[in-house]
Amino acid sequence: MLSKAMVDKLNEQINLEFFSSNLYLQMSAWCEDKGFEGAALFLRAHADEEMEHMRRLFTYVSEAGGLPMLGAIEAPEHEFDNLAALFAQTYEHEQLVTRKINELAHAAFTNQDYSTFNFLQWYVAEQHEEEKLFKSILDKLELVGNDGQGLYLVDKDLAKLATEE
Ligand code: OFO
Repeated sequence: MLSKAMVDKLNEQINLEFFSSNLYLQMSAWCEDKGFEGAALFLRAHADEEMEHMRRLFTYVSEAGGLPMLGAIEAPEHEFDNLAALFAQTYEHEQLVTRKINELAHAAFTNQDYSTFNFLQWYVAEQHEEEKLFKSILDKLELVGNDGQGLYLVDKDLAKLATEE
């Protein structure tokens, strides 16, 4: 049985995953608007992944006897300076999510809630992948800078990544 404190923390994470999904979906609209179709596809696919992260937590809380509770979700930003700035923000956001997952895992462990600690290991591994993925995209974008042809190619790559997600 989950403790009340753990349920509260897991519910916070449910909301953060919702926010991640909304952030990436909103970012996809900016990309679409600027003609970065590959980036738009990638971010849309990633928004769906974030909903899966949310659902997995929701199911766990529910199955472990807690009450999943959705709270108010802050509106994400919708204006970005350029594609690199947008992806710099995704990378920063993933780092924040990693910190939050680590805090959760720490809380579960110190409270001897080994079931939740075990459940969270999937997220620990996932965050490693997420950071790696967003960092690699950001690196490419920083490399091409404002070069139109370079941006075109990175955008094409992102379209390919979207289908692999
Ligand atoms: Fe992008 O990993 Fe969930 O939030």
